[in-house]
Amino acid sequence: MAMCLGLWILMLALHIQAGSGQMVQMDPSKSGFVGSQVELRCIFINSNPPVKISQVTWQKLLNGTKQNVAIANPALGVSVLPPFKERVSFKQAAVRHRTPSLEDTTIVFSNLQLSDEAAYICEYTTFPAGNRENMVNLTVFARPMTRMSLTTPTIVARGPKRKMTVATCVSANGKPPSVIKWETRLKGEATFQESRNQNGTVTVRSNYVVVPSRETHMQRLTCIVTYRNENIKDSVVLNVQYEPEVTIEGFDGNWYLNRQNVQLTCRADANPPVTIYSWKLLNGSLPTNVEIKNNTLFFKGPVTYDLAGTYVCDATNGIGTRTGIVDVNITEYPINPTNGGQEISQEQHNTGAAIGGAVGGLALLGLAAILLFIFLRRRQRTFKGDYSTKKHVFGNGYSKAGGLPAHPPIPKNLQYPDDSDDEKKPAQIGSTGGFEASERDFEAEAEDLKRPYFTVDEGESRDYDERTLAFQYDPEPELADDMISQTDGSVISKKEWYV
Ligand SMILES: *[C@@H]1O[C@H](CO)[C@@H](O)[C@H](O)[C@H]1NC(C)=O
Ligand SMILES: *[C@@H]1O[C@H](CO)[C@@H](O)[C@H](O)[C@H]1NC(C)=O
Ligand SMILES: *[C@@H]1O[C@H](CO)[C@@H](O)[C@H](O)[C@H]1NC(C)=O
Ligand SMILES: *[C@@H]1O[C@H](CO)[C@@H](O)[C@H](O)[C@H]1NC(C)=O
Ligand SMILES: *[C@@H]1O[C@H](CO)[C@@H](O)[C@H](O)[C@H]1NC(C)=O
Ligand SMILES: CC(=O)N[C@H]1CO[C@H](CO)[C@@H](O)[C@@H]1O
Repeated sequence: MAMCLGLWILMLALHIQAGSGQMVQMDPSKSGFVGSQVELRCIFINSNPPVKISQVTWQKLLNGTKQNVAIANPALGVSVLPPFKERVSFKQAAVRHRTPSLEDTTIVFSNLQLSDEAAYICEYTTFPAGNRENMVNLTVFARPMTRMSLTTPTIVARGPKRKMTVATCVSANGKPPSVIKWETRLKGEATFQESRNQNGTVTVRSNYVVVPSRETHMQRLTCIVTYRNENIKDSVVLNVQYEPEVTIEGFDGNWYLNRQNVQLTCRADANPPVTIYSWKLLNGSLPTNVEIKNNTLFFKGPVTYDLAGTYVCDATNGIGTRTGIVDVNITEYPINPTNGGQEISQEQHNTGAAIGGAVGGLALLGLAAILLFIFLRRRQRTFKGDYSTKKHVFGNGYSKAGGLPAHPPIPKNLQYPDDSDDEKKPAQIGSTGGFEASERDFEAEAEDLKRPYFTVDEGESRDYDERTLAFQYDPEPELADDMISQTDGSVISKKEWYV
């Protein structure tokens, strides 16, 4: 059915073109790139009785106006008209004979120009049948120049964070226009802009905009330009220069008298690399027994109280100087005497805890249940807020260092009401004993933390206790009964606490 319809339409078309048996056969459309060569086909289909071809005329139809391109006449020969003379010729040598055969008047267009884009008419003048003609649309493509570039070879990330164009991708003078896309893990945005040239080509430009930072350094940025059905890819890698990001390593919170070979190392992530490290001790001069090697302070000999203080490391690169800070406190004895203050790795610690937990788990669980029961009973009677009994306070030293916030602000309004003092104390003391062992575990775990911190020594903890306990009261009503609030604002489950 569809085929029949198609055939019928074709017949109709042939009929229209052929008139009474003759027709001009052409391709409906043709295309070529600037500079290339293209054939525009034109074949005269004669029929019985044959008609006589008087003349063949090729015309360019642009914008409603016709312009003669080439003429072939059986008596007078062939003529290609001026603007086309150099670039247009009839394909068949027979057309150019003295007694030409004009059935095939295909022309060859060489060195195509954008201005050649138009419709071309091939018109046969015959006798006695009159004129027969057909038309081809010629499209001219222009391959774009595509290039990607970094805005500058190195980007300097300094001062306030500002968005900036880090790379540009341009596909210039293309026809049809290209489409630009970006491929990257960078968080940024692309801007697109198209400008049309007078000759019909289009320049497409896209800028990639990011806030340059340490994190964007060495990130790859790929521009994908799609022109017709080809993809052109090009990549750049950002080179971002940034100020040093400084941390001081080496203080583990357990510098006790007579400990040997302690050191502080100033670590900086910087591009370009740090050229100068300088150390100082706030409100004082560095101890006499330190040796400075590159970015490390080696403390010669045993630890003494003289080492305590706030150490500051300034790291400088070509972009700027940034400061790292650590508060060093000296204790009389190691924090955890069982392992002599030696650092144990988190893994070892965890394994130990796991085994201990497995063995003692059941027994402890039972004990815990009893304790919890007693505790809750007691609490129901006396609880006015806090039931955490942590003795050790972390991070307090920072406030003195000035500027390094390490501790959430202490809520002033969370003090116990005065009249509750008497009730509070027995409750705390009563529960302290039960928590002692697990507190130690917690302490050891905290030792592994990278960040420097302060530990209040057991001996002098009394005053702290009174104060911190008051601060530790966490009024959040949704806090579940089996959760215990921490000084850092987090909570831990009581189960963890006990087991
Ligand atoms: C050729 O182009 C003209 C206008 O430029 C358009 O009207 C016509 O449909 C086109 N013919 C074909 C076969 O594409
Ligand atoms: C026809 O061409 C003239 C210039 O040659 C131009 O100004 C005009 O806009 C064109 N018209 C159309 C319909 O394209
Ligand atoms: C089109 O115009 C642009 C801008 O004038 C020019 O750079 C480009 O070479 C031109 N393209 C062609 C194929 O003539
Ligand atoms: C410390 O600096 C010296 C030169 O001043 C250099 O030879 C040495 O490799 C550096 N050591 C480290 C660990 O950077
Ligand atoms: C920590 O050191 C600072 C001074 O560096 C001192 O004021 C503070 O009391 C010390 N804390 C402890 C627990 O030693
Ligand atoms: C305790 C002490 O001396 N603190 C001083 C440390 O130095 C700063 C300024 O350098 C002073 O403001 C502090 O009073």
